[in-house]
Amino acid sequence: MAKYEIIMIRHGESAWNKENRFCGWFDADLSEAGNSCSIMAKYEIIMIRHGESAWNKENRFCGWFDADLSEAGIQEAQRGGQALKSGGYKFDLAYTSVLQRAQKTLGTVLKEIGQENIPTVKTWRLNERHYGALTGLNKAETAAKHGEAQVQIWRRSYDIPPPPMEEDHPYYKLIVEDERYKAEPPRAEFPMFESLKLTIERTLPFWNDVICPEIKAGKKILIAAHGNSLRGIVKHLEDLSEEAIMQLNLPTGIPFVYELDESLKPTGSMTFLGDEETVKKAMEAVAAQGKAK
Ligand code: DG2
Repeated sequence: MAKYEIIMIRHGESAWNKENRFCGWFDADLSEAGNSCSIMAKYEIIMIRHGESAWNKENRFCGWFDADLSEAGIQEAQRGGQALKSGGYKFDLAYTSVLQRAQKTLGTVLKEIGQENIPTVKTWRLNERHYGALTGLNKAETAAKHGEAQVQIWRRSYDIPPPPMEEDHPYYKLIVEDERYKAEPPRAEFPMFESLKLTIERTLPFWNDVICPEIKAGKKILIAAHGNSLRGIVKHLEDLSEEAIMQLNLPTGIPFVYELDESLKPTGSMTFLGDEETVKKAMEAVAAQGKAK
């Protein structure tokens, strides 16, 4: 483990940098752009989408179905934990969903960094979006049947939800009657489908009311959740448009970091703790899951 840390920063753009003049010992002031780039991050938040699940592997819509991690998913989570370890990350508190793929990823990561016993909060509000009637279907077969454009709408549109899960759906009972949902969400509000918009509507109150105060109290926080519950948080943090968030496909098992200013706005874009090429390929692979074979 590193014991000390040194941070360096070259000054923001000066008035003479801006005018492209040799400056040296001349005492030029900051330009306006130079002033705004010198805002220091005050807080940090780390997030990770769970490692590959058995249903990611089979390319099936998963949503609230409680798929386990695949063997590759466990290894991804271990690598995610090792990346955090080599970055010297330590946490005070962790948040995850009530689904085992996220919880096991969190447990694996915490084990890698030697922090298995930190307080962990599990909430359905960080669950994956509910994929409604699509739950269990193969994404490529669904694209072959309904068209890739329709599957792209179901997967990535902001406010168009998948068709609802009806009572005769093979996974309806398993999900609705699951003990972990006994207390919440209230039966009348139990989702039968969710668009990204609806997912954000139940995730954001938890982010704002529970997670944000802890960040502001100076706690180092890790969130292990899902492709779409995390996309919702990213959309909110970066204030992304509905079109822009459609383009984001989060890879499994690679932690990403946001540095935040004092009002919890990111001071830059997300940084993945992984090699750029690997991250790019993993994102493209997620995007391609909705293509017909
Ligand atoms: C995936 C996301 O969720 O699928 O429900 O199938 O993150 O829990 O594996 P996760 C699912 P896409 O929205 O990427 O199709």
